[in-house]
Amino acid sequence: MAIASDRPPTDGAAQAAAGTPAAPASPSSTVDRGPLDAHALRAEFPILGTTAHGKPLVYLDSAATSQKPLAVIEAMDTYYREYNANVHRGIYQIGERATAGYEAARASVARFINAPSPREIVFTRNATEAINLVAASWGRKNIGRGDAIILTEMEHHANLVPWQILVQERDADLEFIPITDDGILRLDVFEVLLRLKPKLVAFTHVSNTLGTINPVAEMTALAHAAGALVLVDGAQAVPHVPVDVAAIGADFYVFSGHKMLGPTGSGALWGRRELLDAMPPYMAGGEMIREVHLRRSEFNEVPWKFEAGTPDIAAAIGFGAAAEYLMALGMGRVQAHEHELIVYAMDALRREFPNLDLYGPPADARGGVIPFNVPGVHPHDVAQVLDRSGVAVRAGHHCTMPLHERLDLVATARASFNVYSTREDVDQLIVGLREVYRLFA
Ligand code: C6P
Repeated sequence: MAIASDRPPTDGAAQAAAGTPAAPASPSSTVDRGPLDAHALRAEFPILGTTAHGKPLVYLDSAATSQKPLAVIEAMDTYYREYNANVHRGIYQIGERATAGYEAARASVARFINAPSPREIVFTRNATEAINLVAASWGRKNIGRGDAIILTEMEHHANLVPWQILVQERDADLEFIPITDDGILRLDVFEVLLRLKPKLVAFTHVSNTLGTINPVAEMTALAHAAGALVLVDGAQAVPHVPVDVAAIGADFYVFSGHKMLGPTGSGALWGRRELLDAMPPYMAGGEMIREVHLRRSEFNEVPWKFEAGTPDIAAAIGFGAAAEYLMALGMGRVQAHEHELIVYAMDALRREFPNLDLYGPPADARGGVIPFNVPGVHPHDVAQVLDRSGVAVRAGHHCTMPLHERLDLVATARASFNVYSTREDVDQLIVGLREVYRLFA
């Protein structure tokens, strides 16, 4: 006798529709509402009112993880206080509310990147897990001996190591699109590499270290023309630029919720439906099955086929709230705000510290990230002195060791922005850097 799972989510479309907020807004549809008022927004981020070492906190490490607005914190708080229950299981009121909230979050995340259907959104813990899912599931099924996968020299370790493991296991090959000294991908070399007829091309949309915004639609078209599938790592793009996966045309797009104002433990894989349908499960257990017998099982439909076990329900609900929050702000306005800040910061840093080493492309080709070094001072020392001024920046290799090797750098300090960042934050960075120069230079 078949033992059915207790209420497997089989009617996805209906579930996804349940509780879905109305008025879908495409990410770029609100570009022309005037500039974003970051000063007003800050009141919605409680942590920005706190201090570090007795100084007002200046948070310039948003590329590592963003701060969270009240809308996100309260959505998660409300779930735990009012309808904490498992999803796709309980035939009782709060269980059904939890399921509706979880699936409404999926619909919000789908709308945020203009995915054709919420069924194409698989919730993961983060971008790393989403890439590992594709490498383990699609990769093991489709990559064989001698096949080529093309990456770039600027990838985060999350979009490198899973592919290293796969090609070692399958005796396949990795090739890399090189970069120029200021961190721009060499598309001329990419076109030559495509003659290898790769099975997959995987690249970051925005570099976490240099901020480079890559021409993802153009690269996708080139890869498709050569017969390759495309995975885009959008971890540093979704918080900062309008993302429309339908317009990009890629096959997989991965990102983390915690960098786009959502909670840690939230992330997503978007994949084209027919690809997800054809992929074997990544993890197995409850939730991802339709029927289980002692010696065989039938799997659930996508996306639940890839969501084994009880998911992080609160994180998904917070992730959905973050997507709604950003859509309400308008990603075009977010991008314009951060661009203005990057121009201001790069000009000010160059003016104040003529010998400061700044890396990456010109402001017009970069997202909200500025990597730098004070000549002769280790970036860890720079970060420590800045910390005493209340300024939080990241220092190290930022999980891009090969990129640092390519640029002949041991480490860098990195200031990174988000919607709540202001010119005053940049001014405080400069005050802190003056102290670095006073102490070391
Ligand atoms: N970069 C940074 O400080 P996870 O850890 O799975 O949420 O994100 C991984 C990841 C993947 N791709 C890119 C481009 C990324 O920037 C990151 C995370 C953080 O730069 C933490 S190392």
